[in-house]
Amino acid sequence: MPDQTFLDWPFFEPRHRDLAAALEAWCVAHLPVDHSDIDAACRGLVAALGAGGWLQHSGGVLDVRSLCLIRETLARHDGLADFAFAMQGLGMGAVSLFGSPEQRAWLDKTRAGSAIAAFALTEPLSGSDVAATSTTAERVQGGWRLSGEKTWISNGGIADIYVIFARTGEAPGARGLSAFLMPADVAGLHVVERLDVIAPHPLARLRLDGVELPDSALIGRAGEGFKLAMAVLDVFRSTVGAAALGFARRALDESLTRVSSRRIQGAALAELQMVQGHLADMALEVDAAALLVYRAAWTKDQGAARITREAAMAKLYATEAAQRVIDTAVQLHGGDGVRHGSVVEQLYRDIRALRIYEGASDVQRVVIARSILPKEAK
Ligand code: COS
Repeated sequence: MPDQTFLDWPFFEPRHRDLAAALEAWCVAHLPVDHSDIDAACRGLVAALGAGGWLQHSGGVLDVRSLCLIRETLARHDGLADFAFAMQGLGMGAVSLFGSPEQRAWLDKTRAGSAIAAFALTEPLSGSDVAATSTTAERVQGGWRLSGEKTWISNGGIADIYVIFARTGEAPGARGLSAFLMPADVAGLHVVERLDVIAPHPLARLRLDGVELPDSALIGRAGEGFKLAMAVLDVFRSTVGAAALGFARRALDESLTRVSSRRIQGAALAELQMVQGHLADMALEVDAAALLVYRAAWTKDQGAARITREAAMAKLYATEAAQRVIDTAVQLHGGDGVRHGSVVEQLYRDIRALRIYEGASDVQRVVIARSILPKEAK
């Protein structure tokens, strides 16, 4: 059991402490799951998280501290469980924040675990540069026709509902994008490639060949898709930091067990000062990451309109620190650290993508720098 003293920090209310304790017990009983069939595992996890009531927190009113506590706890037990939870939230984030009553009906399904959600923003030529989105949505009688390609779409291939971003052309660049709610069974949507990565989860490249959507599919206002995407990412970037924190806590825990039991020249590894130095650095990075993650989450929950800087700092620091903590954990485990199937080997693969998706580390640096520079220097 990792250090839980952070729950006494003033960022939290009693309901958060209750949530963390109840979810911990659920995780001990249900995780990890078998990952051999990734699609089946994810479908099963979404259903189980729905049945457990945890997905109620993934949409509707977003309490960012709860989202972060859930992600960090799930990530500590099973990275795929964190993924399944996170994508229900990110996928429906635009609907939670800006959806019409009709669109919000989908939240009943994603929060129950009876529908799987996906967030389709990235394209082959626009990952970090969202303003370069080239998928088009043209006006047709009674609605919109969408054409283009999306890639690196998590849950692509198993999702029931997508939020998709396309160029509607009100202005060039960032001011000409819009968001749409797109059921997976529309005509013209093709899953053209499934993508295999070092920590496997459902991931796909999609093609839209003249997909027709009604007027009611537009989320928010036409031309405001970029700001809408950024507002969703403000919330969910903090939670990526939380997932990284969960991985780092697990790596520290595994390391403490390892250095207490492994002996070298007649003494436990833990007695060596150089090992203690590593442990101290790991613990320091874990606490610093937690402070940044829950500072961002608390700030948003207090009603801040934007937490762009706080969220970028939380994601950047927590993911980079977790990578270092996990790398040290692998080192302390020696050969066992690189053995397929060991906990720290799995963490080593799990953490890597978090420094890339939902805004790569260097994008977060750009966001932070712009937030502190005077206007004329940006
Ligand atoms: N919330 C609300 N509005 C925001 C915002 C936010 N977090 N961030 C920017 N905006 C607004 C800006 O205020 C600006 O509005 P005005 O035109 O009214 O002034 C508009 O959006 C354009 O912003 P900006 O000029 O900063 O846009 P850029 O094209 O320079 O993009 C970055 C900036 C790189 C920060 C942005 O494209 C980004 O975050 N990229 C990473 C995307 C990402 O995370 N991809 C992964 C996909 S999910 S796996």
